[in-house]
Amino acid sequence: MLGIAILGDGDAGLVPPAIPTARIATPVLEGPQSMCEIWRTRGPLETGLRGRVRYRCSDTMLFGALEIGEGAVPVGGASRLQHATEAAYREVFGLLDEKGYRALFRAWNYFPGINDEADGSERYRQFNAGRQEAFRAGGRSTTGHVPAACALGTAGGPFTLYFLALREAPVAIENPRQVCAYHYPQQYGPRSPTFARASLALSEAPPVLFVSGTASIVGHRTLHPADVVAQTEESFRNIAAVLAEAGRVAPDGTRFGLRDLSYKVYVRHPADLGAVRAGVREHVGSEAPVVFVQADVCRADLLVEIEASGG
Ligand code: 3EB
Repeated sequence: MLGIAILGDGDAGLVPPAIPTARIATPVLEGPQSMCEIWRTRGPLETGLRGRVRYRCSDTMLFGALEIGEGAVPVGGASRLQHATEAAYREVFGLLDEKGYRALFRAWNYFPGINDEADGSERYRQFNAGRQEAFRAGGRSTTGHVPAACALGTAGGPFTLYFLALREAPVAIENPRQVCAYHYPQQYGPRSPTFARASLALSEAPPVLFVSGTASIVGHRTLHPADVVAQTEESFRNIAAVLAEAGRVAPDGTRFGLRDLSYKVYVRHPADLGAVRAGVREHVGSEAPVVFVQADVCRADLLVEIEASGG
């Protein structure tokens, strides 16, 4: 076991203390109040702590988790969230450089009030500024070779980041239906988001694919505002396009099908669960693992966001 993310009310239950654990206050919308996302790989595994990052790694892959309270960072010209985000990523990159897992593969970002205005700007934009600054400071590309990611608003808690990193760089995959997020126009904020639509590790056997949080965005615009059914449909058109791209990149006929992946679905309004679930099951079938949680999506007009992984 590499690491765990506990979604929902955070009751850790029987989590072994050696395993890095992220607690994410995204209420679970059906089933138990608390769910564990468990990341596994082949051993032997080594555990450690560097600064605030708890990590566990195999020969090829490292899982890490950290939280940074916004009160614990200095307030300068920039916002506290921007500082917390930048501090978190600087610690992560320091660890990855030191341990030799240079390639950030997948990053999950969570913090409360993502759509709130504070210190003169929207908190998602402050997060983007801090993230991009840390990538630059760490000597990393902010376009092209960037990880798969998501960024969601929680019901509370500190800024929390958990991630997977690799010794051998994965392949970044974009969606021909969407503008690359790192090239979004300025209307979405002065500093672009730093993520790819998907990331594919061909160094693992079988290859591992992460599809980033995917929403109802075509080009750079939100489609179907106020229509959660149409947003769910559009999100699957985007995921299908990303999977087709992944299939083109993968060697020797590896193909990724909607029904073969595991999903986490972020629903802004709990009352939309039934409509979203029906749309999701139409595309992924009855067998694919799907967890539905409540979270705020990074644009106020987005009602649903869907992430996937497989391999
Ligand atoms: C989007 O496509 C929707 O900032 O890391 C999706 C995945 C979104 C990742 C991020 C944001 C992020 O722009 C939002």
